[in-house]
Amino acid sequence: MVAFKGALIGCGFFAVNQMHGWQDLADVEIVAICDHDPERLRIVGDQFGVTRRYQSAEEMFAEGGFDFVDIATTVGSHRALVELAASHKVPAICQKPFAPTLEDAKAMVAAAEKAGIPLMIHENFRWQTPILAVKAVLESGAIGSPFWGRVSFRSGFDVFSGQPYLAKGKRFIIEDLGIHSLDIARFLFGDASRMTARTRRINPAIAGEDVATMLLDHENGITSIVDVSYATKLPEEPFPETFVEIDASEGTLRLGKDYKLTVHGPNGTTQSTVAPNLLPWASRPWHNIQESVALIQKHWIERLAEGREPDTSGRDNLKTFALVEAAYLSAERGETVRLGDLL
Ligand code: NAD
Ligand code: 89Y
Repeated sequence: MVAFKGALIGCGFFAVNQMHGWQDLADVEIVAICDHDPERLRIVGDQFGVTRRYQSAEEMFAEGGFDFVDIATTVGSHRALVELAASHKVPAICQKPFAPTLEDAKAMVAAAEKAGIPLMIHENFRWQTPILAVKAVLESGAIGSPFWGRVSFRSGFDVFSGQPYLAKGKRFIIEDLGIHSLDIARFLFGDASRMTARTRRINPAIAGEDVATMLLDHENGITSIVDVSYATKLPEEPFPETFVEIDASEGTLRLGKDYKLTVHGPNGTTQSTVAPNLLPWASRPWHNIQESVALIQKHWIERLAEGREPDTSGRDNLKTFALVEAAYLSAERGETVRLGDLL
């Protein structure tokens, strides 16, 4: 039985995953889609059998008939579309990165709160099966209290062929990919109070930075390193795997290549594989990300049904987005940035 009708705006490269994720949920139907580009509308509409198609989001909202909207456009349109959803009092999901600036992101949270609608940022990496497995180990107490951590994503994968806009922006890896790694650091180690960052551009064919090394002081005393690179040529390409290292009072955890998890504690050492499921519509190596899309969308529907705030709500994600802003500021100034000065 369809309990929730949704609409999706932005039928591009990544939205196809989101459409598959919605199709897999028995109680959800995407009844309308929107894209400025008629060809993308046709491709996605035909593939998923959606007949209500719009080139204008304003027209789609004016006709209504849906319980939530899934915004899958690139960052430049996020604020206007979230504010449009708020003006129609339609609950909204917005893709990462939240907004072009922290000021925009704060305005979007304020608009959603004023309208009384839930707003969730599609921050899906913390929903990846291997990351959930790491979180479960921490929560089990098997390694005691963490005092140090590392969240690492280093790759030479060509992301520019599927997402050409990534080569053009003044900001690249922190805003696009590091944002996920920073959110994972918050998810595992708690909120951060200070950020120190250094960036480099290695690939001469792109405009933004493709290497970043970030040092986070967490409020609970944990120190973590978040390092990301799209300029790293390894013998075996790990895209899109995130590696995690945690040192804790009673032991250690290592999440490494091919989703191998090693946990060492007072009771000995265990090794397991925490690989993501390959959903029927997914394809390697993207399946890790694709499964997390399905999981975050399921979470959204559950929370919508319960009337509870989703884990990566707009308000929560301001703290992840502030880390992005802080990293750029820190790298530019060569100084440590206090998060409290931004939030
Ligand atoms: P894309 O350029 O392929 O697709 C965006 C689509 O939105 C385009 O078809 C464009 O015509 C349409 N569009 C833009 N503004 C519009 C508007 N105001 N109204 C209607 N249509 C509009 O981009 P993409 O690669 O699919 O990325 C979309 C978003 O998804 C980005 O923010 C990106 O960072 C994010 N993304 C997230 C993940 C993840 O794992 N969470 C992975 C990849 C991309
Ligand atoms: O856009 C990025 C994301 O969110 O996940 C991986 C990606 O597609 C390329 O860096």
